[in-house]
Amino acid sequence: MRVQVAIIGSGPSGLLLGQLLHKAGISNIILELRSQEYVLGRIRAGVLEQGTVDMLDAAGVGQRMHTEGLVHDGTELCFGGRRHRIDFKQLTGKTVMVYGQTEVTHDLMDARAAAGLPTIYEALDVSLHDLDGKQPRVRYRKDGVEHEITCDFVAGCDGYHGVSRASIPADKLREFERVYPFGWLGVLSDTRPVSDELIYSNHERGFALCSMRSLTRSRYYIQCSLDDKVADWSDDAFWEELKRRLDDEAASTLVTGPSIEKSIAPLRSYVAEPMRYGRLFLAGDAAHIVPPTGAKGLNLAASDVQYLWQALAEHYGGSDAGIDHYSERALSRVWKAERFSWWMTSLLHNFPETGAFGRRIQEAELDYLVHSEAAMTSLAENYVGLPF
Ligand code: RFL
Ligand code: PHB
Repeated sequence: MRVQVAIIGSGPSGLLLGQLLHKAGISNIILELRSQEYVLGRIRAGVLEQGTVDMLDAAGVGQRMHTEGLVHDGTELCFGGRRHRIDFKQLTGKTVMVYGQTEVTHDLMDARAAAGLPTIYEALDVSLHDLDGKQPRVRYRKDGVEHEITCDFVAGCDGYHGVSRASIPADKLREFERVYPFGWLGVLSDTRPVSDELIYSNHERGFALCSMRSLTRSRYYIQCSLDDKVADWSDDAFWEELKRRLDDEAASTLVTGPSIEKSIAPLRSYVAEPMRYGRLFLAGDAAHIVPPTGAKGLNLAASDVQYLWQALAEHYGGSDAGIDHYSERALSRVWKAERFSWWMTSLLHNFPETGAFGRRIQEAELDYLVHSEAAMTSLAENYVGLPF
């Protein structure tokens, strides 16, 4: 089989890239290790920047998002027992869209199926060959049968644990990493969200976040120990701990209920440079990870895809400028989102090793932030998304 672009991974980056390439008349196939049900069962990000919303519209999959998604004009920061609002719209003129990654993935998969584009689920042992030559090949096994695809380019959209980045010779890649000494315990429940907007809470017992998926479905997180297991946390224990980390009003109005999903995610910052090796281009979590505190993971995947599909379209139009500058352009935005995500994480979590001094610095920074329009504007500008 021959296609122009072989895409590895059917997460948001692979699916969005496939759709935009198709719209540009560029043939592509997606190879996905897992089943479609497995991919749709993962509960991940919830906040879309305007730029991501615009891309989903351009890909022709924005309809349900505009009906069911919730537009948020701001967010709340909670510390010292009080909540303070950051008004994105007033400070930047922009808003964000609360619409789950699961729904985004669903909409993209539906559009891909409607357009009759090929996706091979449960493609095992994907391997990449001749990436530094003119015609790369991708091999995989499906239902016990070996297959080979020849292509012009490979898009590595297969996440942090994928095969794409691992196919780049170690001496061609530089890695940057910070692992945080805690994780997030997340709970999804069919309960009314505690507030109209997200609440990011700094508390001496640890960080907490109140988010949502709809007006009847909530997503809550608390900072937890890396030694904690999901089984250690009963629903009751989770709700009690969440309430302790919120202001009195939120704690007393919080509606609790049975969890429909509960998981622990470790927090890390990671970047691999460059995001290209020969005819392989990395996009999304395959190239970088951010801690979720800035809600940037999915949005960065989208901006990589924006640079990449344009670069590939330019290539077929006769210019290689886009593919030659892809890594540099993408990394420039990636590092700014890394910085913001690291800063939000540092500001809002409990770092026991920084002691009482670190705690006072956080308190001073939070107090400064909510009393300085310049500081609030900086947070808002990054949260709604830097231009791309
Ligand atoms: P994905 O979504 O990880 O998709 C990669 C796809 O590649 C497949 N794959 C392979 N396919 C073929 N062959 C192989 N060898 C393969 N190896 C892997 C995988 O099965 C998968 O389907 O990456 P993508 O598309 O770049 O999208 C990035 C986003 O998913 C990610 O940035 C965010 O979800 C990050 N993230 C969160 N971001 C937020 O903004 N807010 C959150 O609350 C949030 N929670 C999370 C998260 C990421 C998590 N991970 C990666 C474990 C929670 C978790 C648990
Ligand atoms: C979520 O709704 O899952 C979510 C929202 C904001 C974040 C992280 C996760 O910063």
